[in-house]
Amino acid sequence: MKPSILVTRKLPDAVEARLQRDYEPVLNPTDRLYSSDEILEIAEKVDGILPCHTEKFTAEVIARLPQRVKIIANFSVGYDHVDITAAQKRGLVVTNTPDVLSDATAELTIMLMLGAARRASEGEQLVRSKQWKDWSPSFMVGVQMTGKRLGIVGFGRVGQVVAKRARGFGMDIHYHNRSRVAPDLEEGAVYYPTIDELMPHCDFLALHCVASPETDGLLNRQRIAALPDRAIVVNASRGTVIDDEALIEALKSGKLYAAGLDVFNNEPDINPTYRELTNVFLMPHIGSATKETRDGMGFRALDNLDAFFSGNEPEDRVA
Ligand code: 8YV
Repeated sequence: MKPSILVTRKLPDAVEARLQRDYEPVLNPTDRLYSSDEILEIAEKVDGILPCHTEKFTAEVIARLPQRVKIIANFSVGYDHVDITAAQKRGLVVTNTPDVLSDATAELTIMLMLGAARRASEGEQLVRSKQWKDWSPSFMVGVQMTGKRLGIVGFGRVGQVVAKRARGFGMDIHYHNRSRVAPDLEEGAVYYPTIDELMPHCDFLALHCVASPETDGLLNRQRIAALPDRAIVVNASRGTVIDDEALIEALKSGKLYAAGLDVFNNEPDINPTYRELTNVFLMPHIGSATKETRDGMGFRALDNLDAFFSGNEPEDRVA
């Protein structure tokens, strides 16, 4: 008998076709966001769950999962929505989808950098609202990316692709990572053992670290103060790595020139002040939202399920 899988959200057609072929999937054709109670109810009749980051598997939810459920195969690289310690205690296998979204997320990061530096939100608003009346040499003047220093916090898969793309803009790469990466992966990037040491070298700062208790609020008042004046901050990792109050204060005071944000604390109910600031370029958590990548994420989650249900170790096991 084919294993039964709860698929919490509507996935790409090609992914659902493979699910239909190889599993007994419980699909969500209307893509309604399930509550934890609904997930627990449906979970009574499945062997595994294929969720997105929108479903939270807290210790309490994991404790209530039926014994029949053996694997959570995430459709995401980040797994901060799953209590890994609780999963390990319960013997629940957890997987993620690395690699396949690095290019899409890096592209979005470059878009955030350009959008913030070239005042994309303001420009778009001017054109759409018919407020664009004139042109002058001082009109909509922004900051150039070419030749600037880019600091990257978290030099993993995504951070390294961002560095490659940014080199195309002639940027010098500086980075902090939990450990220094091999010289062939550094490609000349300058390593700083602490985030504090990196800060003064960032005309642009891109955050690509994982969300964890250690990275919670890592971009705080003190670190923003250590950035060069008029620096630009972008974030396509998780909202939790930024202290919103500190960032907003710096965007208002002019300490920072601009920010580009794709992820936020408490999405989608973000800090409302962001909406009022003209020097932030805002996107609704779409880092991996390309057709190619969403297919890739689904297939990678399925590869993990296939390995698990054929008695092998899933390639992307995180618990
Ligand atoms: C997705 C992401 O939007 O993979 C991640 O960690 O943040 C994004 O790719 C989302 O998490 C899909 O579940």
